[in-house]
Amino acid sequence: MAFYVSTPIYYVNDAPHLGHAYTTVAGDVLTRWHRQRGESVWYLTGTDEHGQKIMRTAEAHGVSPQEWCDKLVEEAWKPLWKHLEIANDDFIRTTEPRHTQRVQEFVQDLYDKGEIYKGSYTGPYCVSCEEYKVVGELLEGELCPIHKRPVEWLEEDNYFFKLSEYGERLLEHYDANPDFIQPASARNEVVQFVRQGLQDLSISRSTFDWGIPIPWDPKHVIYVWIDALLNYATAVGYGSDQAKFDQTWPADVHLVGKDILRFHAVIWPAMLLANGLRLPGRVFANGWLMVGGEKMSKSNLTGISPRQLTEHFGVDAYRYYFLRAIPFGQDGAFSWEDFAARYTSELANDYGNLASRVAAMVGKYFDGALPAAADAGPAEQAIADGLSAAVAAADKAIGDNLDFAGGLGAVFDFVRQVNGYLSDQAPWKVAKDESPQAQARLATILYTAAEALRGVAVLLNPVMPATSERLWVSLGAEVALGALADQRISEAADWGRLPAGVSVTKGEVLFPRLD
Ligand code: ME8
Repeated sequence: MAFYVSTPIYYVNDAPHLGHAYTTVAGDVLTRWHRQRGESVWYLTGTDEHGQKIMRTAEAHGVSPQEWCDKLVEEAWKPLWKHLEIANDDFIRTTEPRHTQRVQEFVQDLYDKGEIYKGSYTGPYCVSCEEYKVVGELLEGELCPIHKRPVEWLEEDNYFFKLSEYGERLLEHYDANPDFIQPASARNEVVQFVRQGLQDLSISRSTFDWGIPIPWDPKHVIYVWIDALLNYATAVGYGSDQAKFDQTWPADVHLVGKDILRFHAVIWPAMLLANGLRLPGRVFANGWLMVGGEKMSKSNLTGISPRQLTEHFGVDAYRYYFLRAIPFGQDGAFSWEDFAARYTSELANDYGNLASRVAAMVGKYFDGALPAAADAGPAEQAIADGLSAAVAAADKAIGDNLDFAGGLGAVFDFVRQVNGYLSDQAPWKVAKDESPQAQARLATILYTAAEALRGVAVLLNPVMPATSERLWVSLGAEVALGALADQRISEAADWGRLPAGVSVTKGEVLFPRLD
C-alpha cells in the first residue's frame, strides 16, 4: 500500500503565493521523509479549474476559462513546483477527461442511490470561497468573514446532497478515530460544527456553465467543491484503474489550510460514506501565513511570490524556513528579518560552517582522506548517542506527527551538540602536537564530526535536498555508500557507516553569506 498524501488543488485564478507553497512544501517534506523510510509513496497535487471565480477571472482577461487555466498551470503553477523541488508523483487538473468523466459517474451513482434531490436555495454566496455562507457569520451583515468582501445573494434551483443525514455517522467516525482531524483545535471546531446539525448541500449551479455538467440534467453544472474534492479519487484511478486505486486508496493524509477544513472533514467523508468508499486516514489543517494580521491571499492582494524569497535565500533555505519557524497547524507571520536571522544563525553558522570546517580540517591534516576513529571514548559516544536521539525524535515528529518544527529542532540541537564537541575537543590545538597519541585523538575527533554530518545529511535531505546532496558528495559518502536518496532514516543512526579512507573534499559553501 502506498503512503498517499495530497495537497489541496489550488484555484488558478492567479499565480501561487507563499501560502500555497507552504502547504505544498510541507507535503513534499512529509512524502520525501516516508520515501526515505523505504515506503512506497504517492504525492498528489494539482489545480482546481472550474467555477465562477475562474470564469470571471478569465472573462476579465478576455480569454476563455480553459485558455486561462492552461496558461496559468503551464506558466505559473507547474514551474513554481519544479523550482521548489517538489517531487509530486502526479498533477491533476480538474478539466482533464480522466477527472470529469469519473466525477459525472460518481454523482450519477449518488443520484441513483437516492442521495440527491432537487430543491431551491437562497443565501449569501462568497465567490472567493465558492461557498454559501451562513447569515450569522457575515461581518457587518454583508462581508465574507475570510475575504472581507461583500457576498452575493443567490437564488436558484439546485440539486441537493442529503448531507444532513450523515451527522451521526461522522461524529461516530471522529470518535472512533481521534486522529482523523488534526490538530486538536481543528478537530474540536469540526465536532462542534457537526453537533449543531448539518444542512443538505447544494451541489449544482444553473446560472453559469463553467463546470462539469450534471449527467441527467446538463443545464446544471456540478458545484465546484464537489468536483474538486473528487480529484483525490479520480487521480488515483477511481473508476478507471482498479489496481492502482486498490494500491493507493484511501489517502493517508489530506493536507489542507484551515480555511477549507470543513469541506475535507465533513462534506468529503460524507460523500465517501454515501458511495461506500473508505475514508481517509487524516485531515491535517495547517494554519495561515499572515500579512498585517490578515490571511495572505490573492483576493486581498497580499500574496508574496515565493520567488522573491528564493532569489535572496535560495530554495533549500526557503523550504526550511517556514517549517522551522511556524509550528505546523498554527498561524504564523513571515518577516524578512526573522528569515535572515535564522538563515545566518542556524543554516550558515551552525550547519554550513560545521560542514566546511570539518572538510577543511580533514583536507589540511589528513590530505583529504577520512581518518579512522582510533581512540573513541565517552565524548564520541555522546555524539553517537546524540545522533540516535535526533533520528528517533525527528522520525516521530516529522514522519508520524507532522511536527516539522519539532523534528527540525531536534536535528539542529544535534548540529549544535557537534559544534560544542568540536569547541571542547579543539582539534586545531590537538593538531599542533605531533605525538602518535595526539594524532590518534585528532583522527578520532574528525572522524566523529564527519560521521555525525553523514547522519545530518540524511535527516535534512527531505527538507533541503540540494544542500544535503552537496554535503553527501563532499563527505565522500556518494562513492562509499551510494545515492543519498537510498539512505534509510533508520540507518541514519547506525554509527560508523562512513568508512575511513573516503575522500573528503571541501565543496561549495552550503549557505553563502547574505548580501
Ligand atoms: O481553496 N496561509 O484553493 P485555493 C497558509 N481550490 N496556507 C494558505 C494561505 C495562507 N495565507 N493561502 C492559501 C482552494 N493557502 C480550493 C481547494 S481542494 C479539493 C480545493 C493554502 O487556491 C492552504 O492550503 O484558495 C489553502 O487550503 C489552500 O492554499 C487554498 O488554495
